[in-house]
Amino acid sequence: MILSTEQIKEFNKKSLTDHQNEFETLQNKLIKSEKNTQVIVKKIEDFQVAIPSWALGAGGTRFGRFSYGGEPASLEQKIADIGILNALTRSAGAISLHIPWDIPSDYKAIKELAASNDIIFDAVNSNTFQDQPSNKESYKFGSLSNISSAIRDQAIQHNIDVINIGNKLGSKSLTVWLADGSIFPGQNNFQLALQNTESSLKKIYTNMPHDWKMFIEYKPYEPNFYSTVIQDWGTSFMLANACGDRAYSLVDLGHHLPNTNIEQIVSTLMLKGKLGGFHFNDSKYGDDDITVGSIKPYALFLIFNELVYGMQNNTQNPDLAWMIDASHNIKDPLEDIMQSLEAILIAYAQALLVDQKKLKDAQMNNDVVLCQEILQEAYRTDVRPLVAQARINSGGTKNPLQAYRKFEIRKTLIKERGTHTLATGL
Ligand SMILES: [Mn+2]
Repeated sequence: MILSTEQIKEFNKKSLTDHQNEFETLQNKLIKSEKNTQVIVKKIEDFQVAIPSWALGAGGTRFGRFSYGGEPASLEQKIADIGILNALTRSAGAISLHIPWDIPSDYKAIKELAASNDIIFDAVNSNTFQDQPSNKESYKFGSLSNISSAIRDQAIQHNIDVINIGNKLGSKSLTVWLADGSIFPGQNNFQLALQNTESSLKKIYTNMPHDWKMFIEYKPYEPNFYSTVIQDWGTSFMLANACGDRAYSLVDLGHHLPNTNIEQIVSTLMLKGKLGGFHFNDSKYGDDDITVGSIKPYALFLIFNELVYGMQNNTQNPDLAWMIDASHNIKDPLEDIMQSLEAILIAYAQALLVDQKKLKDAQMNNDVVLCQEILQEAYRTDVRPLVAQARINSGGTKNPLQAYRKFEIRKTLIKERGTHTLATGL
């Protein structure tokens, strides 16, 4: 199903006057505090988040999975779904593929389909946490860290294959997340596992084209519950440094122990020029992978405050690869992603409102109360009119979720694809 510009314009028309009033009220308020609304809106327009190919079906848990109906059964249909998201929001202009779940059969056709939906191919993701039927060796006891060189070689070759697939599509980065670790004390030699991982990553790194980046993700536990080889940002940072200039750490919001100060991690990595990518989700307990901003919106704002500071001050850090990494059991996956995109843009817009100069002055005067006031003044501003304006400017809908329901998109997808389709992937 394809949404036309006319349909979107017609939809926006209905609530345009209300929106314009809300936008002007906010604009007048911001002008008083010397904020340039046009600049902020333009930044929101430019913010693009990649959608992972595995987030388009209802996810699941190890206890079961329930199809939502009309789920995409092929890579073509996944790109079509992101096309819908992008037409409504104009902020989902990229797809992040997971190999081997999404290997194209016809590269030319897939590239054309993506281009016709204004979608580019962002980071490609390797998978050495599952055994594939074609694999000779098993990853049961680890992949890049495995004690067996044959198993490590197979995992290295898989990553090289992923790079080659991505290269044919125009991707420029590889994300490596390892499930490697141990479930019981004594099972692994920590030092050997880390040494093996480092040498495996170096081999992958040297096989990347010269304009590619490598993102190394970390996670403290799960599926291994005693130890993971890349447990935290420090380990990821160390490995990225060992690999070279184009290797970076990747922060996934769900990959931290409860109450970790993620904004400080972001800040440290950007200062060192080593934050490469960012995965959005939210969590209450662990790697819950639920809708961005559904549990801790203030934490998300504080993280964005550091990201914005870093983007403005740390020229040593590259542009970041943004991706939503969330998938769960019960919502319409497309509605869920739109809620996530909205939460991301709201937090970004709020962070852009922080008066950095005033904050620095307050910090220099040890005026702790004023520091908190400055942050919360931005956080408590309802920035939704700015986000809506950015969307309207770039040809999207004022309210994507309302439009999605008004156009009865899920109903159409179910009609086209059936009730019992299951998206490929997890
Ligand atoms: Mn992730």
